[in-house]
Amino acid sequence: MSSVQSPPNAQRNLTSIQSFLLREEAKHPNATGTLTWILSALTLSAKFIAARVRRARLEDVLGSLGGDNVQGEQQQKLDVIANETLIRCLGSRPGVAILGSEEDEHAHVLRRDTKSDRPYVVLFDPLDGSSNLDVNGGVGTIFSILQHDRRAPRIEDSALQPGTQQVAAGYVLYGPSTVLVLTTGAGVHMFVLDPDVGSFLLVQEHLRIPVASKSYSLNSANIGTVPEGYRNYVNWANENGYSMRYTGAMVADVHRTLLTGGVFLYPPTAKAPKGKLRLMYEANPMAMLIEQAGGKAYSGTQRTMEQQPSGLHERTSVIIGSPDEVDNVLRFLT
Ligand code: AFP
Repeated sequence: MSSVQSPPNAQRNLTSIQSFLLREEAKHPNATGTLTWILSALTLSAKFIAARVRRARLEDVLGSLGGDNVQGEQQQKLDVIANETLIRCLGSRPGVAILGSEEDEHAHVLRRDTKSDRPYVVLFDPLDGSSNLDVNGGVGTIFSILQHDRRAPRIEDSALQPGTQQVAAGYVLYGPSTVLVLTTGAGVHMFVLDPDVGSFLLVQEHLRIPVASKSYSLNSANIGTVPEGYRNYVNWANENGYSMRYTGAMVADVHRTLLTGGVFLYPPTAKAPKGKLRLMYEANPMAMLIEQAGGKAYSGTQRTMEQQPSGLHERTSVIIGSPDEVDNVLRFLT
């Protein structure tokens, strides 16, 4: 009698992001489940945005709207769709007090009566790298979650906490596959959307960034206007056999850096003297993820997450990646 053979992957359990989140929640007996609900709203938004990005050319939602966002940057139609999607998904969750988006000048205050509980602040860049959309390049959503700070003088200012206060952070990369990378402060975990099933499935737990890799990622067209230390680092790297990779979308560049190592840089430039990237919903969440994976994240010579923000849309410079490669850059800055 022939025995029934197990398929080769039968040893590997299938875990959806929902069951993963419930499993994590169960490790904290005092958890109220609110954060899990918020993360599940983010996964719903990600599925919705992924579907729209995939069909963008067919549905004629590529290109700009003809207006600028609060950053003075051209708003793409999909920027607006992604922003509305996140607000619609998160806005209905009772645990959210404040939403802050790259696309909106002011934070959305959803709840003012927060005396009895401690709801959350969710900050996001709905569609990072959206200028890549027209050429079918990688784009992504970045998010940062903080606990609401009741002591803030104005409720909107509750978002202005340093990155060290983040309770969760993550991004979704809409590439050949849709990948969600998440930390809640206990390691970094990666999920891939199975479009047939409609579920994000866990593909790797406790990701670790390679300690070093001879690769840097920056817009080298700016090299003439960046501080001298960065120029010296790039010259040194070029003389030492490094390669350069840059997509123009932070999510795609940081994702590659997380998986294969190296360093992603956006230094101060003549055009953006403080740096171009936004502290609250680009640099801080990426810094939390990379540090949780064993990497480092600096803004100049200061740890990114230790900066005290003064505005929702504040900009910063970024040096983020493998610990040894970030150290190599810092050697040229000090
Ligand atoms: P967009 O979302 O406006 O395309 O900006 C993308 C971004 O904020 C970040 O994702 C990139 O790393 C960076 O800007 C690219 O900037 P440069 O075009 O100046 O290199």
